[in-house]
Amino acid sequence: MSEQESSTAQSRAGFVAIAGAPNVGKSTLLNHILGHSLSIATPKPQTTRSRILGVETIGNTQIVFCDTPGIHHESGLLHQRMNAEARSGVREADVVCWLIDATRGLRRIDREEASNLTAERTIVVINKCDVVKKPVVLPLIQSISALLPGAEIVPLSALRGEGVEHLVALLLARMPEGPWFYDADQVTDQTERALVAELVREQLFLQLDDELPYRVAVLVDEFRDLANHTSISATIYTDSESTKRIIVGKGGTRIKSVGIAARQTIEKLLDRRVFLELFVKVKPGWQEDPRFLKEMGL
Ligand SMILES: Nc1nc2c(ncn2[C@@H]2O[C@H](COP(=O)(O)OP(=O)(O)OP(=O)(O)O)[C@@H](O)[C@H]2O)c(=O)[nH]1
Ligand SMILES: [Mg+2]
Repeated sequence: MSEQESSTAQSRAGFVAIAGAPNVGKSTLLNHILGHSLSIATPKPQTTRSRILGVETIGNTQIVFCDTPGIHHESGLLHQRMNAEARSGVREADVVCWLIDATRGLRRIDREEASNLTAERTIVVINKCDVVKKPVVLPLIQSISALLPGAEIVPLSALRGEGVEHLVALLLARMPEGPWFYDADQVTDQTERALVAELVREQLFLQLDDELPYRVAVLVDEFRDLANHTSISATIYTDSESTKRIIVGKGGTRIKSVGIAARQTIEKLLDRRVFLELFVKVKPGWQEDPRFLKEMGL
């Protein structure tokens, strides 16, 4: 459908923020709705660091989803910026999908954030229902109703996709009339460079233990489309020499394994052969450096 056709009187479009505490399954939900992996999702909390828009156009309606970082209480500039990203995503949305992790129940952080939401604008999603029994979900629905009276509540499993179609139908019905924000074939606001940096960071989250994933940032330095492959070089920044040694690993084994896995996911994204070169640099205190955070889109 052409852009012109998208701007007819009957077209609908709106913003939906996917928000909630860290690790509740926000990025997994976005990826399931879009039908492809746009926003990296890992078992570790605080995986998502900045807002990521995913555009889904169905019939005459366009939903611009905004995946947000999980709201948390940690201090420091990086965490402040992550929370600010999440809060502005929520503020600017027509509808907020507010996720609760069924395996954790309503936590203090959820209760605190509820005060920033209104029932009319919120759909509360109880996620990870595939791993809990019904007797757990029913009282949770009651507690949520008490916290946000009148809000719609949707139990689902983002991982398995159970209940996701129903959620999307509710969202479609809530989108206001108006022209689309993006062409029907546009799927995200992210550049290929930014997506590639995220895929490298995803492997670091998956392959490093404990606190280490929180001490790395990734920037793509070079991205060149050549005749039969794309040549990419990226730098992994970390805050100390000792972390750098762990990332590189004995004889370079860890960085090699990060590079191989990242290259495979990048090839899937770009749908072509990729040559990926990774560097590791020490940048003490990057988490507190406003200029560096800005370079990362924060
Ligand atoms: N069993 C189960 N696990 C899920 C479900 N949804 C997400 N997960 C898992 O929960 C973990 C966190 O998922 P993410 O999608 O990264 O969560 P997030 O809310 O985006 O996390 P942050 O970006 O860190 O705030 C991953 O291991 C997912 O596979 C679900 O419906 N069921
Ligand atoms: Mg996430």
